[in-house]
Amino acid sequence: VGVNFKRKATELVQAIKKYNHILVYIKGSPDPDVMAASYVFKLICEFYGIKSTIDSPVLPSLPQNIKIVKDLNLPIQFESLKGSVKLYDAYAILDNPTVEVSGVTGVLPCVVHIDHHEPVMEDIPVEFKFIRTDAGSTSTLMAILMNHLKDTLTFSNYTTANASTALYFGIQTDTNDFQYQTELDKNAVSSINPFLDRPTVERISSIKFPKKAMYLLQQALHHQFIHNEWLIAGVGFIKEKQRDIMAIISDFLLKREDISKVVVFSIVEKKNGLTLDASFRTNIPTFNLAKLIKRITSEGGGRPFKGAFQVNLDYFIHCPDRDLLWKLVYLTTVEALKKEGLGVKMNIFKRSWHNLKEKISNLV
Ligand SMILES: [Mn+2]
Repeated sequence: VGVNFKRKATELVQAIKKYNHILVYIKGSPDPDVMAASYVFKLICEFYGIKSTIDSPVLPSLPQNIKIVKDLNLPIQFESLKGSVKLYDAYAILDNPTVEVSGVTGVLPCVVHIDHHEPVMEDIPVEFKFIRTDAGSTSTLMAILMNHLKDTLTFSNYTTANASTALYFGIQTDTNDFQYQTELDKNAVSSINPFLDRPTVERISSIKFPKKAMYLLQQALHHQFIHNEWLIAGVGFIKEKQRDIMAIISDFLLKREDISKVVVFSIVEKKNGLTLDASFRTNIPTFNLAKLIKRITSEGGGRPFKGAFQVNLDYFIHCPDRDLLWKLVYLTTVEALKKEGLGVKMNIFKRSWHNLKEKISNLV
């Protein structure tokens, strides 16, 4: 493993050195993992004299994520790309299973793809690809790459502390507060631990459950139903700013004793459009959320314990009856979920479990 990482770290540097200005594009919601990983990637680029710009067209919405950006001064530009693609000569994607970006792919070469989700088949060439599903976060991979470059790569004390603290939150978020750490995650955490900015870690960690989440939690509890150890909750229309709250609610609902999987979904209202967003959680390490999600839609992905998808519904912005639209989306989503994974296979499993139990009790 060590040798592989060292080689990978060297290859990363070789790949980025061919370019002058790399666009680091954040796909989807800017969570602590993708922001920290992008930040450290940018630091590496800058150390080797390569310019890079991190762009996220979506603003962070959770109070804690906003605080991470502010308190760690993360250099992220929250704008849509529009005509600015010409400023760059390559792009990088971190923490996402696909590298396709409309308006960028095909215009700029994809130089770097670093991720920890289940890989997705895609025929877009990538110069440096580093996908490890045995990492709990992309920040884990960045911490380990950084560590393997430390012979040549040096940062100021401030930058080292800041980068380590950002990666800490990236790993923490994606491993459910370090509950589901892999060997790689543990290695990464011990490599950044000595450099953490402890007061900042304390300050950011003490943020409370957001007030807005209470209302959505109430909606979820009101509309939930249980099906084969799944808890399914549609929460109706929500504002784009509240999108990340769905993940918090999924985490919370998973604590219920008689279930092992959760999906929370809603119609997210954006400035000029709509999406169907779904957030998945499970506490079964071997349950393949990625596979389930892929059967429902190609616009999503998963990894152990977590998953999500987003389906564009922009056309339905013209629908004059919101209740009807929600009903349509709700019924379709529940049906898709049941068809693609919650129902049939589980019943077979359940049946064979019953048979097994019967056999066992016969033996006894
Ligand atoms: Mn991640």
